[in-house]
Amino acid sequence: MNHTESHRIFTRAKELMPGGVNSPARAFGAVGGEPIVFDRGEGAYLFDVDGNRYIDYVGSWGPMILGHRHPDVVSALEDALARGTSFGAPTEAENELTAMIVEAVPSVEKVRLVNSGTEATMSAIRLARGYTGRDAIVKFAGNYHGHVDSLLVAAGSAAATLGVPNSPGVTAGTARDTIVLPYNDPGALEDAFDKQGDKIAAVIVEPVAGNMGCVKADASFRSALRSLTEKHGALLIFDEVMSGFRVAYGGAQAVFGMKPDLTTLGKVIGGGLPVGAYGGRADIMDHVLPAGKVFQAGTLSGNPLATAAGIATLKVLRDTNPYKRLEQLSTRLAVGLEEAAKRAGIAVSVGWFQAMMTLFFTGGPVTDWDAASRCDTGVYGRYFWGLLDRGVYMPCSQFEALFLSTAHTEVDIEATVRAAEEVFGELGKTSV
Ligand code: KE4
Repeated sequence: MNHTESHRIFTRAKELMPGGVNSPARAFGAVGGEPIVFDRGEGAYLFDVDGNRYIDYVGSWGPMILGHRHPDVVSALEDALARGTSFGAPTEAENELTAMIVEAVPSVEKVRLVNSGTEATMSAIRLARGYTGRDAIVKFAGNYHGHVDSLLVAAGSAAATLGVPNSPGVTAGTARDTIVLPYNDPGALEDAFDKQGDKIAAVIVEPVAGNMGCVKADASFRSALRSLTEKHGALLIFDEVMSGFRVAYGGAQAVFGMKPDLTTLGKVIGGGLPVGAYGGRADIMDHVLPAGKVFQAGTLSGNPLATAAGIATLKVLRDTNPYKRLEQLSTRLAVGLEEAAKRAGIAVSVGWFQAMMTLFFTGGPVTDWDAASRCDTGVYGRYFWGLLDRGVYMPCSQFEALFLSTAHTEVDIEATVRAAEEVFGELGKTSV
């Protein structure tokens, strides 16, 4: 594939931005080579600046559940644009988007809109500390919650790829209040609460993790999360920035029949524009300024363009309920990739949950970060590039999830599995 223009633009980008990117997750650090520079998206496809077309399984890391340029989202944005872009004052669209979130997400009674998932988790952590008067936060190895200082401790996602669990600039004092435990390990969580339960303000968890690859919290872990936080007066925060409105209209908590105390959201609720949110029990949320004393603010929070795109996206999801079809497509892809790899003698296991999935290059099941970190990331890199050269754009790291959209078709899935078959054939021939 010709990447001449991509290379020219990216060479200039590196003179202007650190590593030539505005987020390390898109830097191709884990797979080598240079990122592709894209020009436009349409439905399930991306087109790069050299005119190459790709079936897109990144979907902007989750937001594009309706595919690129869904007509309802485009026209909602055009309508909003005709009235202005930002007022820094209340608009009715904020009522509409937050009402849809309250109606959809079982545990959410009140919501605060922000501009990113990071802002959502940072604010939820601050609120939990303000509400409980406690300092300690529990998170899990392999979970990533955005670049919040107190959560950049053994994070997953890009931090894990970069092999920098504790980022420079995160102070010892900050990290001291963060307890990092293994995911899917109820015993470790119980032990932490036994030892310092009265200090723990909150436990934050990805109920369906996407940032070590796709790994689901199993039933015993989910039960311990809820019972131990209740027993010790700590808040349970579900970070559903990735799983919210993606695995079900009500998120993972709706599928699991759980009610966390706070939920963080992002990605899908902005429909491709910058929106994050945190919400939960009204008696907790009413501690947020100006209703309460926990400070949090934002110039562009609830921005008219972003809320318009989010409302349009959630309306399509609510009114068409595409989740069964997304799960069927995702199952076809998972089974197709796994069978093709095994036919070529390549050890893989698939982690998937509704419309998010990861093909792990390892033999055994992946249930936590330790298992995920044993994957063969070198083979993943060759798989990634083999597919890219065949017009299939997968996440540029073993420790990410791929995302399907309502724009993907069975034809796209079959084409992807055929391309993977060729790649696995090549990989199977060389020493893997
Ligand atoms: P943002 O600040 O990137 O909007 O959201 C942070 C965040 C919080 N919680 C979860 C569960 C997340 O997955 C994320 C962000 N996800 C990564 C992809 N794994 C975003 C990609 C990037 O950082 O460029």
